[in-house]
Amino acid sequence: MLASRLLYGNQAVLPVPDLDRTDFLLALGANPMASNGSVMTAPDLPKRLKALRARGGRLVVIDPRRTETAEVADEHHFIRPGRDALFLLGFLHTLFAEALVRPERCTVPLAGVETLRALASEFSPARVAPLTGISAERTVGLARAFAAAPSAVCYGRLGVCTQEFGLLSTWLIDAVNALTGNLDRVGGAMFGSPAVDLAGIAKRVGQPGSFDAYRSRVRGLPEFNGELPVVTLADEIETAGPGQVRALLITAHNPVLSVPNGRRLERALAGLELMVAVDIYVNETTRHAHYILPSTTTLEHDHYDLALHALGVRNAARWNGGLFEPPAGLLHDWQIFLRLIAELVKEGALGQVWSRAVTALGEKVTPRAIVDLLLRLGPYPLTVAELEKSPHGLDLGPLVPRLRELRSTRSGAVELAPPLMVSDLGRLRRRLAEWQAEAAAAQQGGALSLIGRRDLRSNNSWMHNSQRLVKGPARCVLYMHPSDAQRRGLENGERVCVRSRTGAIEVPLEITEAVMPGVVSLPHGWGHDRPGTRLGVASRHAGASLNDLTDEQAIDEVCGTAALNGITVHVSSPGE
Ligand SMILES: Nc1nc2c(c(=O)[nH]1)N[C@H]1C(S)=C(S)[C@@H](COP(=O)(O)OP(=O)(O)OC[C@H]3O[C@@H](n4cnc5c(=O)[nH]c(N)nc54)[C@H](O)[C@@H]3O)O[C@H]1N2
Ligand SMILES: Nc1nc2c(c(=O)[nH]1)N[C@H]1C(S)=C(S)[C@@H](COP(=O)(O)OP(=O)(O)OC[C@H]3O[C@@H](n4cnc5c(=O)[nH]c(N)nc54)[C@H](O)[C@@H]3O)O[C@H]1N2
Ligand SMILES: [Mo]
Repeated sequence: MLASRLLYGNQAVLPVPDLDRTDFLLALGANPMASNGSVMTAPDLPKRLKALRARGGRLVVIDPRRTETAEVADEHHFIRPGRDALFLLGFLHTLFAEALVRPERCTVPLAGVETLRALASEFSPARVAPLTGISAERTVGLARAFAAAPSAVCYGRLGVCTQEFGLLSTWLIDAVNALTGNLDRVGGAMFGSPAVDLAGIAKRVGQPGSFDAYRSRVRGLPEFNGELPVVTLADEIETAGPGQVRALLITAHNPVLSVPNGRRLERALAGLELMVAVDIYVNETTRHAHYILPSTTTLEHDHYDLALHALGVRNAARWNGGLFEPPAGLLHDWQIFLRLIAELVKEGALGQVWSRAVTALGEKVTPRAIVDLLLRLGPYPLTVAELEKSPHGLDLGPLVPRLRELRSTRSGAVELAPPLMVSDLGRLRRRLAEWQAEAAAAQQGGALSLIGRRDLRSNNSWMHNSQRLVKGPARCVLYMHPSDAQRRGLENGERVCVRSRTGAIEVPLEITEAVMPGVVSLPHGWGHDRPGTRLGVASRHAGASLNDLTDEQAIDEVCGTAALNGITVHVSSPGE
């Protein structure tokens, strides 16, 4: 979202791969076979990836693990965690050096092309190859094939955006698409025209999103869109002084398992004066709440997906009616919040605008009424009643070019060299020198680089209390390459101890060539053995929490996003 704000002038203008029509998908740090596609909404991603290859298209995966997606790809290449920006700079270097850039093919002028050319000239494929693990010939070959394809799209998700150089990598991915003429073009990176047109509305009301309008109190991390990086939540709770967080209202979020250094956050939560959770479980986080306000669950209420339809590979809309009547007296999330607001109004704790709105409208502002209004404001003549006639959803057609309409930069161009990114390259240069020194010193005292993974039958931290979803072999296991296991004298299936700066956990080991030497992989969202929860099934399949090892100090410094991937760890037999 921040990259989009800088490049296109609005955080809501998010590029989506035109998956069904592309001739070449280059995927970095994404595993749609397990995640079903992130910022690439579509039913049945596996079928669509198969179709891409069946029509002669090419799928290339860049990932430190040979993932389920890599298994169905034409090619997979291992990359050292956190070094995608270097690979992408080498890729751009080739595009410029071999005159493969076609800015004229873009629907919108590109600004900063010459700056980018100068920046990329420093990072030849030969220079970055020893650090990324992808050979220079491979990088050059990929860049040529990408540029030669009738259409192509470069796509990156959690592996590239939640790491030390996440913003740089996201920017460079967009730059690759723009410079090869694949931005806003059929088969490339396109922008949705959803029935509820969030980006269009954001543009019309002049809401580009904000960045660094203020900074967090303790660590001085930048605000984004009115939010502060979650890596500093524990600091804000623990550090006394004006502005200290003493009360927390939390909903549909389990940060004890999903935020870096969950153990520290857990201790901080226990010290709050007031904590209220709106949630459906007594879990690792909500157990610290003084009050839990239970809501209805997904199948008990209407639903329209504002966000995911806006990121679809086709334009589509669907209104989901609730399937089951909720138990009498149970409130929906929105009703709980409206009542909390009404109480705050009574206490005089909210401003005039809110007070008047709540008094006048109350529960008349239902989600249904809001979605109906948003649909009427959108590009199709639709209403909720209309959508209800098509319970399986309405297909509104393929994506169409629309960047000319959506761009909101002052220049009207795509800003390919935003000063924030250009100056952040200085940090990459310094890191590059450290990586070179490390490579020379070889294998740093046996340290390994820890990355995360997702699993088809799991959804972050909260699908583990369903027997059907957790049965079978344990899935919270550490993947390690045979060479690393041998060096440590570790056996397949044994329990190992994984240690980082922030903590230590024990998990079973799975030795596999599907992970790069020097890298280990563990899923997040597990660790249901904490006291005080009431999760019967989950606690019998507890696993351990990856976020007891991730580090709240490890961030993408330019924006404060957590670096969840590429954590330095040591692995040994428990007693050692
Ligand atoms: N079944 C299921 N589906 C889900 C979810 C779930 O938990 N379960 N979660 C949903 C959510 S909230 C999201 S945000 C999406 C995420 O969707 P994806 O991003 O597609 O899913 P991940 O499995 O996190 O994929 C990240 C990949 O990055 C790789 N990786 C790690 N570090 C690096 C690196 O430094 N460089 C590169 N190139 N790769 C790296 C990992 O090995 C992994 O394969 O999935 C959504 N869908
Ligand atoms: N190491 C590592 N950490 C990660 C990630 C990673 O890749 N690696 N991924 C990150 C990402 S992309 C994400 S999105 C986060 C996700 O992490 P969180 O934002 O913490 O989300 P979940 O773990 O899905 O927890 C969802 C919560 O919502 C509750 N819930 C379910 N349905 C309802 C409902 O209808 N109403 C209410 N009120 N509550 C409900 C559940 O009980 C649960 O407490 O994790 C992040 N953490
Ligand atoms: Mo996510």
